[in-house]
This record gives sequence, structure tokens and C-alpha cells, in this order.
Amino acid sequence: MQLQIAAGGKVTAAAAADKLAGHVDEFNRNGYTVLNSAFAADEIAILRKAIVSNERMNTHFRNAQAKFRKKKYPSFDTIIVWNDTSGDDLFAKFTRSAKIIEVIERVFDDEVYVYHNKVALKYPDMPGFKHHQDYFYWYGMGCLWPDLATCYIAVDRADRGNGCLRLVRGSHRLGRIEHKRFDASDSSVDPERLPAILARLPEDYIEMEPGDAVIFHCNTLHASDANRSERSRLALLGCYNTKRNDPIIRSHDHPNFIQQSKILDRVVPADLAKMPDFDLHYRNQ
Ligand SMILES: O=C(O)CCC(=O)C(=O)O
Repeated sequence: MQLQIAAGGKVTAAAAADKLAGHVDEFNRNGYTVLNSAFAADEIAILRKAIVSNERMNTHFRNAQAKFRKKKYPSFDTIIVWNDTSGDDLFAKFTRSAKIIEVIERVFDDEVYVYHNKVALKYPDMPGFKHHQDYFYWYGMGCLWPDLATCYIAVDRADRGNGCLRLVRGSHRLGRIEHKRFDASDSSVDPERLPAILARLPEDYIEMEPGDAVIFHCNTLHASDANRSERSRLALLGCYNTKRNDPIIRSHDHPNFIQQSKILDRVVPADLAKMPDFDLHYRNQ
């Protein structure tokens, strides 16, 4: 891709359009696209502070870790999920970033809203996830089309050592696959199909620096290993749905379409005072 830099070092509109088109092509081909340095170090430091100092998140993670230490595998308990995504809180400021939403809107050729936010509390000694598609769950929540995506924003460095995300390249084209539930907090894509899929499609370890982001399709198979290192692997994940895919079931799981603004402003220390309503329409606490 040819970069067009105007006098003064500003990236031109043409360069920005090329970059956007590149992300859309990559997403359509591979089922995911990486946005390097989507957020600056000082913005991520603010986000990290909000996560590590949040008592609710700390209690959540300690409960999951205690189960894991008792030889359970509570994958879903490693994430804390909420639905209040339309305001101006710190987390929404990241996940409603225009940089992310513009890519997803272009991919699905529709208006997009943040369907929910979640933080992956992957501290040391926390489990990972078996291979799954997010659409399996969202289908059950009334989304007719697989026109949804997730954006994983790295708060900590993520690598093979601390259980980075693994994405099966091209798996978004398999369609929705049945999943097997092992218990309420652990499930996986059909174990009979999985080896055949992995024999045919490459799996990419998505190693990321803080501030990098990866947007992946809701049918892209993904997994991650347990964090056996002494380093945390925290991340903020925004989940996105399209306007025409407004869920047909009105549930307390996740909200129906709502128009949301895209955020262009940088995250600043004052945002630390702005927290979402973690209880809004969320019944599974
Ligand atoms: O944080 C991870 O490793 C994976 C999270 C995930 O797969 C999910 O929330 O669906």
C-alpha cells in the first residue's frame, strides 16, 4: 500500500481511504484484520488503571481463578461483560472509536452499534478458551445474520507465553457450527469437526503490543491457551452488531439496535472518573 504523506507529515484522505480498504480486504479474506498501534501508550495506561483498580473486576477474576485452581475450566468466568455502551464512559470511548467502527461498517455495509463490551481478566493462572465462534451464542440471542464482529484491544502485551488469541484464518467462511457445552462456563465448537477444520486451515497466534487491536468476524474460530506465565494478559473487547441485524428476541442478554456516536477524541485521565453501569440489562451476574 502506498502511503501518501502531505506536507507537515499529515496522512492524506487518500491514504486513509487506502488503509481502510486494506483492512476491509484483509477482514474479508482472512476473517480478521489487525490495527497496529490503534491506541497510544498513555491511553492504554489509563485503561489498565481502570481495570486493575476496579473492585468488581478484581472479585470476578479471583472467583474464576479459585475455580481454575480447583481443576475446573471456567473460560466464560474470565470475562466480565456489560451492556452500557452508548454513553461517554472510559470503555465506550475505546470501543466506539471511529478507527474501529469505520472498518466494521465498511465490511458489513451498514450502520453498526456496540452490542456489548467485555474485559478479559486474564491474569496469571487463569484459563483460556477452547475453539469457538461468537455467532453460535449470538444466534441464540436472536441475531438472524452473522453480521457481527469483535474487536480485541490489547491492554497488556499478548504472546504465546501468556495465552494470546489464536484465530483460524479463513474459518469465517465455514458458516455457523454447532457447539458442545461442557458446563455452564466452558464449551467448544463440534469436537468431531474441529480436527478436520484445523487440518485444512492455518491457525494464527495473534501476538500484540499494548494498544494494538484485532477485529474478527463472529464466525472466525478462535481460542486461547491458559495463562501459565507470571504476566497478565488483559484486554478490552468490543462486540458489534449491525442495524439491520437488530435481534428478533428482546432479551436482557444484549440490547437492540441503538444509534451511537463514533468517538474521535483521545482518552484522557479525566475519563477515569467515567464508569459504565455494569448492571444495565445484564442478568447473569
Ligand atoms: O480472551 C480470550 O482469550 C478469548 C476471549 C473470547 O474468545 C471471547 O470472549 O469470546
